[in-house]
Amino acid sequence: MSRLIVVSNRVSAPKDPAAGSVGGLAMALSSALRKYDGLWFGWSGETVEKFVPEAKIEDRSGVTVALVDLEPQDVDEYYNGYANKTLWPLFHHRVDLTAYERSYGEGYERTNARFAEVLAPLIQPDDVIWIHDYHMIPLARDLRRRGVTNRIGFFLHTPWPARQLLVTLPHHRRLVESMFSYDLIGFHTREWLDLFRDYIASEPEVRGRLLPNDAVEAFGRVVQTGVFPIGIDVDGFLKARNSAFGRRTYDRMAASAAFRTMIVGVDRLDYSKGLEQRLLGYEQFLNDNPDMRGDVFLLQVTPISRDEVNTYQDIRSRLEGLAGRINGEFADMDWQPIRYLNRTYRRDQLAGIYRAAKVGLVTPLRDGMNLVAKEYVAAQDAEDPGVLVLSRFAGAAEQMGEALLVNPFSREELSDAIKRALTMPLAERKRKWECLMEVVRDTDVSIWRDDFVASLRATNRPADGSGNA
Ligand code: GDG
Repeated sequence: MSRLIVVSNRVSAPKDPAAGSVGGLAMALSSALRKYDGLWFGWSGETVEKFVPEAKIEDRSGVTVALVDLEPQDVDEYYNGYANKTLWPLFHHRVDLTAYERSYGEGYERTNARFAEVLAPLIQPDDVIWIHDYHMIPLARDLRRRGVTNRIGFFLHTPWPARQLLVTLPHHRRLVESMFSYDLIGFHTREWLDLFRDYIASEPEVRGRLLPNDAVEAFGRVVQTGVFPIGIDVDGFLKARNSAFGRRTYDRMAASAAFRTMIVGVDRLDYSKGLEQRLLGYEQFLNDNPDMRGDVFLLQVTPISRDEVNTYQDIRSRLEGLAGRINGEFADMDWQPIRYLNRTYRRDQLAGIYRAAKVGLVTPLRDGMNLVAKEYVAAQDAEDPGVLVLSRFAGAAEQMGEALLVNPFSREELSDAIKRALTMPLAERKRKWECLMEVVRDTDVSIWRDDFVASLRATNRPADGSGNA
């Protein structure tokens, strides 16, 4: 079997898989590489004064990783700049937060060319290459320019934006044209894929063609596209949940709740996760249901993320203000409505926390998939499961229709959904949970990984093997 080379911006194979890492992509990829022989390539997270076009090869809990150091200017322009201040907000429908700086675009192109320079010599003739996420969209084009003819696939972990928003990006056509150097492009949902196809077919500067079986043709090339919904490592997660640590955390949470009902939210601190709207919806619930105050509390676990970017510092202080205001207004001497935490927990502890919560609030304003929704379901007890409240704008809503689907922008809808979840009869909770657990199992991360890799291997390479230079 040929090797698999996985490429992502950060290589974050956790040293201890039970501890896990924050971020869906990291968890998914480390489990992918445990199965296939291969290599995980990406930025080391370190900077050097002068870029050296050579990778450092290391072994991390059985996964071989190849790491590249970047210059501080690359990190500013490519990572903090184009990836996190331009593409991330744009792909999450936040043109109001999108930075349209020319230097960011230039840094993005330069850094991807650097990745290609280091990666190309590591590639062997039979390797299959799988590139991840919005940081590295043009990388296949840059590898083709260096003569790489191997099969290369791309998976986008975020939503694909509506055409009307994408065209606000200078050089949007160049970005999309670079995607035609891939053999396979994958999205989490039909909705994101359809938005991509709409751009190809309708954008006057492209005028591509939609072909049968989700192939698309533009810029003189045909590319296969597909829907590959990501999931969690169900068995691994259940093991963490049932471990001594997982059980101890569950007991600790159950004792600390002391006859109160716990609602849980777990999200990286990111404006896409709808955290402000969630707190406002919870406040609305407290206002709408004075008789239920004192009986419930919200545990919101929110690890800090991308703290170098101003927008993230802003939302962090707004959330602190909001949680403080709601607690100040509603708390009693022996009850606090919100426990707002900025720390991270081990994966097994997280499983114990989810299990102790009767309601899981997963209410992003826009999200590629959202793995927390699947983890919450997996952690529940079959005999007395909690209820998942899920944003209809998370990719997960396409499969998890049995959750209580909400519009996270409406605080009244959030309030109603919280009440409905808290008062749902056991039989209905069980029925919903069984359907949702089936979805969680059917979309196990191993299925996502194996489907994508098999589909990539099955693509036809052009006869001249040239790709799209
Ligand atoms: C991107 C896309 C897509 C959170 N806090 C802790 C912790 N986490 C873990 C969760 C979960 C992961 O981080 C978050 O995954 P999500 O999928 O919810 O969100 P993103 O990080 O935005 O992921 C997303 C995903 O990629 C995969 O394609 O689903 O749409 O945005 O696994 O449990 N983990 C630990 N401690 C914490 O405190 N150990």
